[in-house]
Amino acid sequence: MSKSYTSDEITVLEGLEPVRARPGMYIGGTDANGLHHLVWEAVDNSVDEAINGHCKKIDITIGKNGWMTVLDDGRGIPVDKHKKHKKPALELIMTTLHAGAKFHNKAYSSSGGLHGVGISVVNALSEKLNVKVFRDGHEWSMSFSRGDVKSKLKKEKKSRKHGTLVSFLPDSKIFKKVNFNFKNICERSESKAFINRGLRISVSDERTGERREFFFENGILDYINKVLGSGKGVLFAPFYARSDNGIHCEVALQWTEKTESKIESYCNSINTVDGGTHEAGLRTALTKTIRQEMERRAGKGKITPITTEDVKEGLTAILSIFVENPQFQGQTKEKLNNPEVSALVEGVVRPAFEKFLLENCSTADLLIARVELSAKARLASRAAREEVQRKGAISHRLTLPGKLSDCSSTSPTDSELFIVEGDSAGGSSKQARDRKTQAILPLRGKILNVENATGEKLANNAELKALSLSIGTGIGAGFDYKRLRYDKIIIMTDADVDGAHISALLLTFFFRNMKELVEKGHLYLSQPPLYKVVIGKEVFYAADDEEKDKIMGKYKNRNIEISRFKGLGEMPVNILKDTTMDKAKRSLLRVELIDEQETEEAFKDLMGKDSSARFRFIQENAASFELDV
Ligand code: 0RA
Repeated sequence: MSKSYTSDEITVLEGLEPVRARPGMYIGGTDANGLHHLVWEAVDNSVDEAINGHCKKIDITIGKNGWMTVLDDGRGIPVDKHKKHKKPALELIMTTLHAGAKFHNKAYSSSGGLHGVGISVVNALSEKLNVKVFRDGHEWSMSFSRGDVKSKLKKEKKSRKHGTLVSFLPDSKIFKKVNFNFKNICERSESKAFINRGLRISVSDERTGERREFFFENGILDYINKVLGSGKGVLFAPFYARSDNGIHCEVALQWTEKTESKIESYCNSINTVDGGTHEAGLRTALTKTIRQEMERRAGKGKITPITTEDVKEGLTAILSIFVENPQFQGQTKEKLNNPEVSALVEGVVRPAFEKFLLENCSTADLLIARVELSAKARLASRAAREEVQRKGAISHRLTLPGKLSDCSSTSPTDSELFIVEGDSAGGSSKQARDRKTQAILPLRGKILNVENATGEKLANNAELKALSLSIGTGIGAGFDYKRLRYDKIIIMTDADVDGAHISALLLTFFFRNMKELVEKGHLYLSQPPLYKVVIGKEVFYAADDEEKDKIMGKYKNRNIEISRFKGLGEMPVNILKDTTMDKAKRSLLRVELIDEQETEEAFKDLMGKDSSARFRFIQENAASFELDV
């Protein structure tokens, strides 16, 4: 027998009232799940004895009338009297919630999360609980009810057996239904048996007479064979490694031709559903070893770059470790968080896996081919994805309308599109632009009045088609903001009535078909001058009559020379550049939707049949388009 137990190790004790007051806090709920938690709790105590090397057999019996019995051949719960508390250890263990770290005098325990709350929780939530201990040459018995002692510790007949038998009847005041599930208990017992190689667990159901026994000589290696069946799509005999040095670690794994992977991990025989540091260590070990073997064969730098994802493809792995102070994390406490574990697992798996690959040459061939294939598929699919994107950009450029003079920059963020009126304006603005960032699209004549046009007419209108292709986003329901090719879309029309009308039609078009562009502030109106005012050596530009009159008023008695531009097409290139296009000197009006409802009505009113009204809109509502410099 190993290290002996001293009752002094019991440190923090607390009564069981809180457990009965809030059972959900301890077992997760009072439904079927909570009920089975009592079983797992009782069994885990016995499994802990097995983990520590003192127990080889656990018998679980579902009794009649709601009884459950768990028997193990461990050391038996200690029965000696605690010096300070003057009570038998068994009584303390059964009637107090304990928080002492080494309370069980066990190197490993499955404590963590909802697990390992202690057998006392089972006692607290049982209408009746009877314990028999085989220990110190005798059989001992004690019984409880709802956490309280019903009959004191009694020394029964002599016995040379060792172990613990716990029988309990869950409290029907707490559990809605006391009905144990044979299949559920079998499944859990089977995985416990896999993880604890050599442990025999039987499950009997006295209600039906069913009985099953789980025992796996080869632990998780047997498990992997069971999970994968007999050889279907399996690449080779599984890899298995085990270490009891520094860390208790056991791993079995196998690759299949399938792409899906299944990695199951355990810490202290708790299924770590969300993985954690032990799984990370395994992944790193496998990837590094395979990469190293590839390099050994092909030479450094001459291999397909592989990632853990490539290695994971088709992998079935079971990893089980035991650590003294497991730290579980996450919502359901099913993720292992001990940072030191990662390197420890890697340290166990790497040398063993390296040896495995060196000794099984053809297996290594198969595996490397398998991983390389995944890597190549990954690289190819990435290349294909990029190709599609690039092609998209190219073919998009190919479908750009012929009359668009695009800018050379392909980055939308610094690009601008000027929509100009007629070919002559198109010519001068092309000369005045900054080729790198400014694109010109000349529209011929009056564009279609969208407000009165049918969808079909709209779709077939050459000018609007060119406009929508240049912008890149598509229109209406097919609008895709991500495809926007320019940051600023600038309507640049003559400073006259016709120009104002075209602006209005374009604004309507954008509002109706590319509303998001307006909402996000991409639409602008340029402000070309209508007059040039020369006073002596000074030159002024005025956008309209009002501005012109203002200037003239200031310089009343001087010789003033006024010229009126007929249109953008007639304007000297340098003037067009300085006043309207040059990013540093121009001023733009940003079109903003102030009140959608109002804008909606304004468009309906003014873009309808009455042409005089249309013009008024531009003049009178100019204020509702906010100024932006
Ligand atoms: C405390 C200390 C020792 C064993 C146990 C508890 C124990 C608890 C359960 C519950 C079910 N089966 C169990 N088996 C053992 C260590 C005793 C020693 O050092 O001898």
